[in-house]
Amino acid sequence: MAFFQAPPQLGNLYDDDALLREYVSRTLPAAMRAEVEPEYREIGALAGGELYRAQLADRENEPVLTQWDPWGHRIDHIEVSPLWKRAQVIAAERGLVAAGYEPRWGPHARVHQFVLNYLLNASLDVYSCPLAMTDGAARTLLDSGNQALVDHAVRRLLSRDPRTMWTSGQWMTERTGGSDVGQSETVARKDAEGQWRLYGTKWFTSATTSEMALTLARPEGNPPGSRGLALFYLELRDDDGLLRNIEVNRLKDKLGTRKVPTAELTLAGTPATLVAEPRDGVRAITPMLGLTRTWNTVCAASGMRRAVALACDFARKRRVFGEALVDKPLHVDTLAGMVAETDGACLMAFLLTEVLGRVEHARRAAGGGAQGAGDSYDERLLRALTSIAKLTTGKQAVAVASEALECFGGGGYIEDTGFPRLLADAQVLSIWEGTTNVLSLETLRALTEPGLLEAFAIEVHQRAGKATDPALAGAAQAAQTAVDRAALWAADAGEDRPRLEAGARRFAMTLGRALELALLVEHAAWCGSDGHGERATAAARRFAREAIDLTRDLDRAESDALLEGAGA
Ligand code: MFK
Repeated sequence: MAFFQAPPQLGNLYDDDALLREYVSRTLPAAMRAEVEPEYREIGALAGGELYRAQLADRENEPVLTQWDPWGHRIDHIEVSPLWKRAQVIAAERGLVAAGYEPRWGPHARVHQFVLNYLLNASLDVYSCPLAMTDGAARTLLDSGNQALVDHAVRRLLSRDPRTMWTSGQWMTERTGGSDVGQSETVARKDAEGQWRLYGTKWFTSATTSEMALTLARPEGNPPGSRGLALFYLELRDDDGLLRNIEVNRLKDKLGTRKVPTAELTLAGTPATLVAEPRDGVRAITPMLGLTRTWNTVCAASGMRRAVALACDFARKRRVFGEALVDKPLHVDTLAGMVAETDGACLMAFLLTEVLGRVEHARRAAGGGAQGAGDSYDERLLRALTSIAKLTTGKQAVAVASEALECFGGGGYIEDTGFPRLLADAQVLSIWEGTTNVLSLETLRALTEPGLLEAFAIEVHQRAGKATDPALAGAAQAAQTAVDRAALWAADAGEDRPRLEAGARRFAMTLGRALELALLVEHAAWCGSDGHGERATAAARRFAREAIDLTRDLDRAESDALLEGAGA
C-alpha cells in the first residue's frame, strides 16, 4: 500500500498547553479561575479544531480591492476573507478587546483578555492586527481627556455586539518611513467652516476596513519634526458608506499577514477631528504604541506555541529510519529547545499583561485617565518592559517558526500545508510597531530614568531568587549574572552615546532573556512547591543553556571595515 504522511493536528489549545494552565492556576484567584476556565477550554477547542480547519480551507482567500463600480464610480471597496468576517463576530462576542477594560476582574482584566487572544490568535489569520489597533485607539482616546470622542467612539470600540463594534486603524507610516515618524508629510488645514482636513499619503495603513482611525498630520504652519505633528481622529465613511475623501491606491503585496488588508491611501481633504493639542502628536499616540507592542508580544508567544504544537504532533506521527521522530535524540533535542524558548516568551508576554492590568486598575481606582499617573514603579516599569518584551519575543518567534518549518522537512516549504505561513506571519513581528533596533534605543531611553535599571535588576534577582531546588540554582544564577553585567555595561558606557547605541540591541536583548529566564525559574519554583515541577524545571534549565548574556562591545572600526567590504 502506498505511503501517505498523516498531517499534524491540534487538540484543545488550553488543555494541551501545560504552561498556560499552570500560569492561570498560579496567577488568577481561585474564584475567577472557576468562572473563566470553562471559557478558556471552550475557546481552546474552537481554535484548535473548527477554526484551524477553517483557516486551512480559507488559505487562498485574500482581501480584494475593487476600485471602481460598473458605472465608473470610485468605490474602493475591500472584501476581506470569510475567516476574517467570522473573526469580527468572534472578537465582539468574546470581548477580545472589551475584556481588557471591564472592571469585573480588577487588575486581572488584561491577563484574562490576553489569555483569550493567546488562545485564538493563531487561528484567526492575524485579525489581531485590527484588534490591537482598536485596543490602542481606545486607550489613546481615554488617556487624551477628549470626553466627546470618548463618549462617541470608545463605547463602540469596546462593544461586545458584532453589529455595533467598531475597529480602528492606526495610520502613522508614510513614504518617509515608519520609524522616524517626525518626517511625516501629511498636512492638516482648516476649511472655511473651520473643519480640519487632511492631505497626504499614508504608506502602510493596516486594516483599512476599520470604521475609524487615529493618524498624525502637521497643522499648516507648525514646525518640522515630531513636535509639530498633531493627533487626529477620523471616520472613514459617511452615512452612505462612501469613503470621506480617501482613495485606496492599492493593497500591499506583503511577505506574510496576507489576510490583513494593508493599504496605501491618499487623504484628499479627509475631514478629521483634533484629539488633543494641535502639536505633540507623537507623544499623544504613545498609548497606541504601548498597546500594539503588547499585542505583538502576546501574538509572538501564541504563534510560537502554534508552531511547537504542530511540530510536536508531527514528530509523533512521522517515522524515519525505523522510528518515530519523537524518539530520535537529535530531534528531541531540537524540539526541547523550541519549547523552552516558547515557555520563556509566554511568561514574558503574560508578565507584561499583568503589569499593564495593574497600572490600568490603579488609574481607574484613582479616578480615570492618565493624568496624575506615571509615578508608580509599575507605571515606569511598563514602558521599558513593553519594548524589551516586544523586541525579545519578536526575534524568538521568527527563530522558532523557522525551526518548526525545518521540523516538517519539505512539507514546511510547501504552501498548501499551511506551514510556511507560520514563518511569513512571524517575520512581521520584529518589523512593525517598532523594529528591534528602534525598540532597543527606546529601551535605553526608558531606562535612563534614575533607579529604573537597578529596579529592573532587582526584579530579575527576586524572581530568580525564589528557587530553592538545587536543580534550579544554575539557571537562577545565569539570569542574575546576566542582568548585573548588563547594568554594569550601561553604567560603564555612561554618556558615551556611540557606544551605548552600538550595544543597545545586545543590552536590551540581555535584559529580555535574563527576565525570561528569571520568570521560568520563578514558575518552576512554584510548580515544584505544587508537587509537579519536572517540566517547568526542565524549561528553565534548558533556556539557561542558551545565550542569556549578550552584553559586549564590538569594535566600531571593525564594523566599518566589514561594511566597506560589503559595499556600504
Ligand atoms: C499587517 C501589515 C504588515 C505590513 C508590514 C509592516 C510594515 C511596517 C508598518 C509600520 O511601519 S507600523 C508603524 C510602526 N512605527 C512605530 O511603531 C514607531 C516607531 N518609532 C518610534 O517608536 C520612535 O521612537 C518615535 C516615533 C516614538 C520617536 O519619535 P520622535 O519623533 O523622535 O519623538 P520623541 O521626542 O522621541 O518622543 C516624543 C514623546 O513621546 C517624548 O515625550 P515628551 O514629549 O514628554 O518628551 C517621548 O518620551 C515619548 N515617547 C516616545 N516613545 C514612547 C514615549 N512615551 C511612552 N512610550 C513610548 N514608547
